[in-house]
Amino acid sequence: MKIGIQDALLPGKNLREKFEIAKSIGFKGIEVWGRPFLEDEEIIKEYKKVSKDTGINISSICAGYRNFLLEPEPENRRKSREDIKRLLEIGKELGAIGLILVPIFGPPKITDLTPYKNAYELEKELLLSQLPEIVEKAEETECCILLEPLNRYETHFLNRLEQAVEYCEKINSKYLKIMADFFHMNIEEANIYESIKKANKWISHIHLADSNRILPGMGHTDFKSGFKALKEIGYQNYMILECGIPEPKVENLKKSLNFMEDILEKI
Ligand code: LER
Ligand code: MN
Repeated sequence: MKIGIQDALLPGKNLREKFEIAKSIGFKGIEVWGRPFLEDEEIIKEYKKVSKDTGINISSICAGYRNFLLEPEPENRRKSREDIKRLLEIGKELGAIGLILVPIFGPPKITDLTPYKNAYELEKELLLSQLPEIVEKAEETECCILLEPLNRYETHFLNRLEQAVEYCEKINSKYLKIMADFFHMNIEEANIYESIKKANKWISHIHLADSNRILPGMGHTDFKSGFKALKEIGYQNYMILECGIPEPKVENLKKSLNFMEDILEKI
């Protein structure tokens, strides 16, 4: 398992300094936010160069597309799909394993058509109807779509791993996977160990944060059982920090990395 961090969280005056700091702490990958790459293609070259020079891989792209796949307006959904497909191409160029996809934040936006179908039923079908188009691009670019379940305060739609697995099983592609975020799992999963074991081969990416969404080791999440489950399913991909970092940042990042590496060594 390779532990990394999102670039926006890193201290450092510029991109190169951020990557160098990440390397000096011992991180193995950096996750980037997608939007800037859509707005300025030059950024792709800059990230590629800094990644090559420092030897730190770009692990993944975290969202950044316009709108959401479950918006009511067809044109907004189309723009979302276009951006997702472009980000998959950019992901391939950057060497990222995938693009994180949240189908919708907040409550449903489409009309509830009860008694024909309620909003959730319609959303499920709407997502399934759009996945083949973007999964085709994921297969072509060999850059995965990573469905991310979020806690109930951020979305009503995908909250638990098993809900995301449903789409993976239906589409059944090597390039439609899920990502498990310890912060959200700590709120929504009855048992993180069991949920990871059940989602098994579909898990291709991880976000790390403790119960209070600061660095692992600074809250009360049981990382031991979660990491044990990941080890047992043979997980070898990235685990990326997505959390607050109290000052002094570099010192606390080192402490947290030691805390996680220590667990990984002992399980
Ligand atoms: C939002 O809470 C989150 O976990 C992000 O990874 C969503 O893209
Ligand atoms: Mn996350």
